Amino acid sequence: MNKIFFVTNNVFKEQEIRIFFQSNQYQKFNLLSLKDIDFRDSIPESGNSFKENALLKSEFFFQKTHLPCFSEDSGLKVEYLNGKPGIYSSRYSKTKNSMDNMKKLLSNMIKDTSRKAELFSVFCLKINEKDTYFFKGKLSGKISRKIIVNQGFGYDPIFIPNHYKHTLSEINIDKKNKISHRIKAFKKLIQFLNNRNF
Ligand code: ITT
Repeated sequence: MNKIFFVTNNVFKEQEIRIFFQSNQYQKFNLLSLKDIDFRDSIPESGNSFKENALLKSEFFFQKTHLPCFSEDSGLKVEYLNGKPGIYSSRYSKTKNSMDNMKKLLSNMIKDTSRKAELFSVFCLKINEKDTYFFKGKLSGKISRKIIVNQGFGYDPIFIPNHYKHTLSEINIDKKNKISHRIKAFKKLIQFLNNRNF
């Protein structure tokens, strides 16, 4: 079975992908994580776009290990804030704590004219030295007025997907995985690997 690594230090992202992977029984691949090879290097995220950051993460891992891998960069774009926090989503507030990030975002939207927002995800797949591919997904919705912490991570407690009444934090991972930006992008990656006979 082919081994493939998910280059992430975000346990929530990893959990979402693992649950999706297991429930869809992709038996052709063995999905591994950084812990499996005790990979502890700090991975750079100095790009100017989701795509550049996703590429930096996969390149960094591949150059060190020469193992096939994929990485993901994601974030929230808020219309009223001209697309912010975008690539800075995980470090929007000084503390970088997700509660502080959400509080800062809500306080910047007090005089809002729109609460439209999108969650974006870009995966970078690096199979070998020369073959690198990208897959994108997005989820449209709006920013709630209250923070409702229940499940999930990041901005889940304030993101209400279109056609939903509740925030992402109020639905379980299986339900989130049916609509999320991350799974939309990841499905394209899996389909690509299946078609390539990886
Ligand atoms: P890795 O780089 O190690 O994968 P990270 O947490 O640093 O982990 P990103 O740089 O891609 O990942 O930042 C993603 C941030 O975007 C995340 O911390 C949240 O603030 C936000 N975000 C992305 N997907 C989200 C989701 O499904 N729900 C809520 N917030 C999300």
